[in-house]
Amino acid sequence: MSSAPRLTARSARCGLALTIALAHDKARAGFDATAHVATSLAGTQTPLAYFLHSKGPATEPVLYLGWILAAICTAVCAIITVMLIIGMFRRRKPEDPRSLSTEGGTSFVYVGTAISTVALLGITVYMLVVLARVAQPPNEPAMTVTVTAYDWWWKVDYGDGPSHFSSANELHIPVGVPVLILLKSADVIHAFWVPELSGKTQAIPGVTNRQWIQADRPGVFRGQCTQYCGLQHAHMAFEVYAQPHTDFEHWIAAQRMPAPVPANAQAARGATLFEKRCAGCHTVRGTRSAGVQAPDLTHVRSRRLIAAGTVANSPESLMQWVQHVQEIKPGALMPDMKLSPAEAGDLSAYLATLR
Ligand code: HEC
Ligand SMILES: [Cu+2]
Repeated sequence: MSSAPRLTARSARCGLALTIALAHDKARAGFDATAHVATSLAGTQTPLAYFLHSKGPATEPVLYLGWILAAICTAVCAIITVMLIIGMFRRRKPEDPRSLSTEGGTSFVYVGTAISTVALLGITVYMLVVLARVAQPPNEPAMTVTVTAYDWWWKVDYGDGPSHFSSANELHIPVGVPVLILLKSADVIHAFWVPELSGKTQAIPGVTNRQWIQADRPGVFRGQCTQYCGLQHAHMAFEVYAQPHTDFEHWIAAQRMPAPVPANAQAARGATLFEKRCAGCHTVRGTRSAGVQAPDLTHVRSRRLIAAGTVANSPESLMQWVQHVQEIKPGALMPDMKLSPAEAGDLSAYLATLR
């Protein structure tokens, strides 16, 4: 979509960390992996944006809770500071015999304890009310999507039976209605979090957790794995696309389609190469490639970002990713694919058809 990358504070930081991590490899390979790292983040994405905005009913009560807790904590700090300053300036003269006395002053302790008790009890009740409000959607979920966390990407499954299809690292939802997410994990414990749309929920192997999500207006919202899950935990992001109903239906219809048969000889050679080199892990629906341990690539070119929000999805970055995975995302469970220039050209022509 947007070809002009917008550098935000957060992406600049990620970029910096990656630059340091990759300095060594870069010197070795003479390849600049950072050039392919996605620098544009969706929407109003600044760190802590979730403390200022909520874009749906699953996060709104939590937003107000955060504000009120922050206000109470600030007030407590302010009151203590003021009392301390008063105490410092109003102390008794050393020659006053009462200055060393430990008598009296207990009324402050009783009053202080009483105020704290009432405040803490009040906050506890308020928190329980907020928890109850975000536990269930206000009305019946309009649809159910299964999200499975993998080291280090997200599989997203829509529909069942003949209408079922898989996608990766992008969750599309219709705007204005609650969507139920069944959360699973294929390997270790991960956690699903879309700061502006949903709370954090763990994805645990062998367990199916539930989280609902609703966006009150169209937009793209960043999500992130928030449970440390290994080397590339920080690069395990995803994007939620909240779309008006008709756009969403169009997207579903397009994604359901199998891949087209390659129209020219070069793309056909690329398809054969793909079946030989990539099909052990990746699926392209409508072909013999049916690997299950990696993202479904049937419509990979329709995604805004690849590699779990890490790499821009341009024809060039895509080929750089395929050949330099371990420099762009060290430790990712895909090997660097060694391709001759002719093979790279064929594969690129084929990947371009996967829209
Ligand atoms: C050993 C298994 C394996 C093989 C073989 C493999 N891949 Fe991958 N691939 C993966 C995994 C795992 C990921 C997810 C990596 C991540 O984001 O952490 C991935 C991610 C990708 C992505 C990004 C998809 C997205 O939406 O984020 C593309 C594109 C891709 N691979 C293309 C290829 C191509 C083309 C080949 C063959 C030349 C290939 N892969 C071979 C395992 C494999
Ligand atoms: Cu994770």
